[in-house]
Amino acid sequence: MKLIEIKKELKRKLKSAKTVFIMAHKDLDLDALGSSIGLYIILEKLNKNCFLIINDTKHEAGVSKVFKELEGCLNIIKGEQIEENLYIRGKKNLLIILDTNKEELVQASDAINYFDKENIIIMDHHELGETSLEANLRIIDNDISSTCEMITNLIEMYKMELDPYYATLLLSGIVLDTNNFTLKTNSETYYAAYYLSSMGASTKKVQYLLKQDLKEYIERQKVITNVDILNNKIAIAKGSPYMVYRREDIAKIADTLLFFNDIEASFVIAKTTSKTISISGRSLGNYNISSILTPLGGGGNKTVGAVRITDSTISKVETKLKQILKKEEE
Ligand SMILES: [Mn+2]
Repeated sequence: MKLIEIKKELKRKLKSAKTVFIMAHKDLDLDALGSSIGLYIILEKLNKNCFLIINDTKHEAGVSKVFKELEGCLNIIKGEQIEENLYIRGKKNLLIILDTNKEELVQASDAINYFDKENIIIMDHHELGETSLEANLRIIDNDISSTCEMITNLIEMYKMELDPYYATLLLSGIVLDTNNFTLKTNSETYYAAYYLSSMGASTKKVQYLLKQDLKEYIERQKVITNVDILNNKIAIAKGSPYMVYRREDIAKIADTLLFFNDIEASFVIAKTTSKTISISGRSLGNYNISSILTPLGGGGNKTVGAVRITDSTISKVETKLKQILKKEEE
């Protein structure tokens, strides 16, 4: 359901809450963090007690910069500290899950046990799947660019003023998830960006937050150079078997491969833990990524998908993928 369709219910739910816990996905990125902080600011203005639940111990560069700059400004707790911070009357507690809807991906999956389904809200732009969490309101919009765009819409709904710093954070989430307005971008996305910049969001500061690590960039380029092209249309790139990559990075590589002439679909196969091989798949729409990756145990939608496979090797996974693609071409 889209935000606009249930704004009344959402507003009512927020109004009746006293304490709100905000939790995004593991390995925070600037969309997860930007939307969490944006929502936190809205809730503070609505006079709620707010807590951000963060169990991550390591952060990517942009996220670390934000935490440093906001030191002391936010109530940040670990999952195990939820209990001591619950409002006395259980019904007045709310858990809002952002930028994911899957149980295994949230910062603290045991956090969910402290809340009735009635008091959980999910706001996300990813597809629902088998492990999607139950919630009173599931505001899931696959057409929106990012969770930060959703939160921007919420700010507009409340007609709230936002400090330029927070507007910048929300803009950085949009820029990240659209890969600089090249993916999942429509007029609504530009409108949200316009809205944020009218509140003082700084593109220069966004660039600073999104600055990449040169070494990581070089590692990504190496993966791109290890690419096979099937039928002139499908790019399959592989990571080094000796390296463990971040899931976001292999997703970015798959995105990048679609920028090249004639490429209709892209797949990146790489280790994401010492025991897991992941595939990240992308298509421009002529290939259905979900139906290609589902036989391997993964999922997604037509244009985006992923799968994680344990106890295998990159070459075995590659062979299986190529068999599926061959059938697809028949
Ligand atoms: Mn996102």
